[in-house]
Amino acid sequence: MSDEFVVKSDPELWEKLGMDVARFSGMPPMLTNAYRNIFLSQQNRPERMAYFDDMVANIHTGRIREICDAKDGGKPVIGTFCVYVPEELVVAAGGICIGLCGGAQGSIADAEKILPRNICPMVKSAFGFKVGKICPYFQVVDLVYGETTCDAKKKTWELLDRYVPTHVMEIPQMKRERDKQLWKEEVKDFKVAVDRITGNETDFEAVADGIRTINAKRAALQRLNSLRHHNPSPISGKDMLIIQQIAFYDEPVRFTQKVHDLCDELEKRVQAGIAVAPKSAPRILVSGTPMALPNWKLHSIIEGAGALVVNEESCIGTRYYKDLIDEGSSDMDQQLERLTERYMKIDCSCFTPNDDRIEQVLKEYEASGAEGIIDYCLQFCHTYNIEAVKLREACEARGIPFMAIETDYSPDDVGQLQTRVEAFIEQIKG
Ligand code: BJ8
Repeated sequence: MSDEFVVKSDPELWEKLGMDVARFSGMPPMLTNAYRNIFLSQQNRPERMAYFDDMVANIHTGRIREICDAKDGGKPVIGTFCVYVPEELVVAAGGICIGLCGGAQGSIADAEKILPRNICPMVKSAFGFKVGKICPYFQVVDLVYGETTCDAKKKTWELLDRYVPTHVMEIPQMKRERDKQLWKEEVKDFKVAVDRITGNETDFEAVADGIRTINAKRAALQRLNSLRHHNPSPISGKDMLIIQQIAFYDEPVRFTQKVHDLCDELEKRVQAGIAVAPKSAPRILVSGTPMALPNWKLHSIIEGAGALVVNEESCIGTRYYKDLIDEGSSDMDQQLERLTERYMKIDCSCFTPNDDRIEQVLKEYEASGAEGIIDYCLQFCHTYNIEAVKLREACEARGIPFMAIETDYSPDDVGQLQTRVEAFIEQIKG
């Protein structure tokens, strides 16, 4: 199977999208090799991972064509960088919401021609994809919606607006009643911006439909995550990570069905005792900053050292799907109120105080049967980095093995991280 897998190319399509085709043509072969080595070399993968492998094979072609077709049909296509942007309202307008966070080292140099070097790699990578014209998703969106979660993001949006229409929503940094009201107003403005593209105002039924669709997607991911918590686990952490990354660019109804199909297979594997690693494999919960595609660095190191990642407390992880929206609203205002309430439960470290997140990590630690926590912080992300202090204290108080790492996308520190992770795993094994 691994030799058959190829990330597909379509230079004609990329040309139409105004990409730097000569440069981008090197990307699919690189991704093909990386995916074969990191994912397809795993033993005993669930058969229904085939759909998700196929999504990766079509990441720069088939899925882009689907999005272009929708756009030609007048559907809005919105790029986002944060799980605070309510995709339910995009789906309600018949549109497509695409996560544009950057997880690749290859676009950082493009960004550093303009941005300072000492800011978060996720922001630099995303910005570099646009200025280098090396991301088909960035080329296809009508507009992007940024937010004010951190300084690196909110100041970069001012520059990004020179290359693609960039709206910014203000995310409050506290969770008092007045902050919730501010956030609700931002949600309403977002709805207006999306509706402006279609020229139609989405009504109550359409919003209800958008909420049901995304609730179903989040519920499917919850089911998948609780199945992987079995010990021995029926699916690897690396495969879980790629599915959670695909959640940000796949068509939501199809994705939901495919996640359920995989869950059905995992249930059978659990019953039959088919696992990806022995019961004795140390179980690690990863918490912290998101890992955008194709950032597989930490999972590769952990699982390469014989442990298993059993949970991601992250926005590309449980923070994206742990909460659903109450579907019982009777009018639009109540819908938006309940949507706002759901989004205010997201426990990003940009909030102060944010102790709910510490509780959430501990809850997920219990639920996943983890035996240690590795807190993952992207370089220069001050809020997660500082919040790791409280998380460490909470873990020490409970005797939970804890390690914090700070890294970027470069391969330079892989050896050093391997050594630290291996020592941590030895500590867990006792
Ligand atoms: S809700 S985690 S997706 S902001 S890692 S760019 S915060 S410097 S990604 Fe995030 Fe929304 Fe929060 Fe989630 Fe800035 Fe930190 Fe970089 Fe970050």
